[in-house]
Amino acid sequence: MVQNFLKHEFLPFETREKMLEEILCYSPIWENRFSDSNPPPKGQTQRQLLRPVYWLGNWQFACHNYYHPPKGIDHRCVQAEAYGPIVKKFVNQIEMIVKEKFNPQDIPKDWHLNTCLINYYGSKIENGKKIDAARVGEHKDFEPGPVASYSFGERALFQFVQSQRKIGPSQVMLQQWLADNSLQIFAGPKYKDLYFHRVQRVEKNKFLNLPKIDIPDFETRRINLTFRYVPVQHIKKIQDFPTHLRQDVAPYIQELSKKSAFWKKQI
Ligand SMILES: O=C(O)CCC(=O)C(=O)O
Ligand SMILES: [Fe+2]
Repeated sequence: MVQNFLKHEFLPFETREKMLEEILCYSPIWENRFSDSNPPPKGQTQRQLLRPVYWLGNWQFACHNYYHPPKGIDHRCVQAEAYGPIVKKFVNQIEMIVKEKFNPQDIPKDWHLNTCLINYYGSKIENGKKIDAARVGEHKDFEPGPVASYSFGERALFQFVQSQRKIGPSQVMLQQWLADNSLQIFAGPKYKDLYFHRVQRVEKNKFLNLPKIDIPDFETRRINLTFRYVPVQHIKKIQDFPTHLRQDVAPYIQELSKKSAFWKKQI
């Protein structure tokens, strides 16, 4: 039984290509961390996320504060578009690997990977200057059970860290390079509950393995998909959200609707 699984060159070349093609149909958006009904707490100001994102299965808007059980479960997860056929197949395969290799105690009842966050890592282009934004600060993924992550593009330095909170710098407990076509799965009390994780940096080798991606003022060099589980009773249609929360995300849905038939129906 394992709690952390890493396999490089996971998919056959052709399957990897097909999955990338499916992913490239999505147009990611820039979200702000806060909103009218969820303003920045004292000492913080409104900020844009470091990277554009897209979600499948359910969308956890940053300004709704993400899924955070036990308390933060209501109105955090908006039903989003379903997986495409290649991703669906991939997810079935991952779920089988998890059931084969991971401790049943680390797999919640009804667990299945119904949520996918697609992160686009790269440099922002501001006034003609490139500003590297290819990192993620230390955090935990609060969705219950195993999380699977699959990468396209440049290698990323991924670290599990133990946070000293305000006393001192975090201590790296395990680090691994996530390359193009690598699959990582982590679960259990150590990797999910105790350690935080972060992306320290993404290499710039120009040997991209990625086609040019059309995100205005952004140069993408890595795409990462993380698959997670949100209990289905905590995923609601946007129409069933209270008005103020619907208003918070209306501009995002408007933007999504320009490129997505699913989101067009949600307006
Ligand atoms: O990009 C990665 O490898 C990890 C991303 C991540 O930790 C997250 O989206 O929660
Ligand atoms: Fe994460």
